[in-house]
Amino acid sequence: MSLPRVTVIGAGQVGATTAHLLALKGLADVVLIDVVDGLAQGKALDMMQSAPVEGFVGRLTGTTDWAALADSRVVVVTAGLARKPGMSRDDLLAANANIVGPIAERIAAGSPKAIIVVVTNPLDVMVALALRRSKFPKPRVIGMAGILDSARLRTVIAQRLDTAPSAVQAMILGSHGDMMVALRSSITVNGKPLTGLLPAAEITQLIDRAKNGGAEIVSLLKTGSAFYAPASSAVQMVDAILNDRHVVLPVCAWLEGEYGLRDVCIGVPAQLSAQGIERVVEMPLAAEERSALHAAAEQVKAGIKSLANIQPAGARA
Ligand code: A3D
Repeated sequence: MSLPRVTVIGAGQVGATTAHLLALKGLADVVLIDVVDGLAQGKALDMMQSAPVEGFVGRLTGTTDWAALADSRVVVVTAGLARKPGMSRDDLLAANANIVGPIAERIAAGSPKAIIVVVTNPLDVMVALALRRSKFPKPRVIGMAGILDSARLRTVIAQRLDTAPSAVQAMILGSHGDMMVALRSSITVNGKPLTGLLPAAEITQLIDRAKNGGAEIVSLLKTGSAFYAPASSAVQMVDAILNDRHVVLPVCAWLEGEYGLRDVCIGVPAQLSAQGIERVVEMPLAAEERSALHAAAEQVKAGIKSLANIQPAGARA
């Protein structure tokens, strides 16, 4: 049986976990690329040796050779630095722009029909950069953040109410950072509005915990940042694309007037299918949610603008 090819760039925590999940779920043949010699090769070999035990049929290969990008249906970009305690996602901007920009050009050259799923932080700005440097059509460059942020919120609510996380529906939009926007009035648990189940102050606390979910994990791990839930979230996007699911998920998309925003990438609900983003879904927002989304968009725009001032790696300041 031939499976579609998915390339994962960056064989670190998120990349390797994504690669393994893609194989375990039988979704793809996976190519793992990293600049560190032996890292992707060693991890791919290790994962491949779980195939007889797990019963998956896909192949996993690791390499430092960019030619391996060819014929990828989807390329997941996880290459770059992760946060350390005390760092914000924006602290990563210059370093990761010098990694993601050239990678986007390599993807365009090596796999011109691929769909790019960006994971590297600061997420929204890196999506804009990948879009610009790949010159791909906008539906084919998508960022992963909203599924993760929403999953964090769904998890803390489920823990508080002692119910199954999948019974909680909640969406976080906006930028992946301090300005993410939780749609609190539309959170439901087993179909019932959360606003009827918990006092407003407690809902606020749960939302704050979810928003700071990444930092909470960074401070516990001390080296590196979260990777299991981020990888699951990226894989859900890849699955929606490979299996043409037409499913609505919160993802980072380039906007052209939706929600009254344009010239910016930000987290919004979007329908994903084999072509990438089929359409951005405009949900009714409360006035404060809409203004929070606009404020987040301003911050992302400032980040996109600052890309112009970044010196290429190795250049003199
Ligand atoms: P880490 O485990 O350090 O892995 C990064 C890998 O990228 C390393 O193996 C590097 O060798 C590799 N790399 C660096 N430069 C290149 C290059 N030019 N080409 C190929 N590989 C390269 O980090 P991680 O996996 O924990 O995190 C990866 C990125 O994802 C970071 O920027 C994180 O901040 C980000 N991240 C985002 C989310 C979101 O929700 C958006 C969640 C978790 C992590």
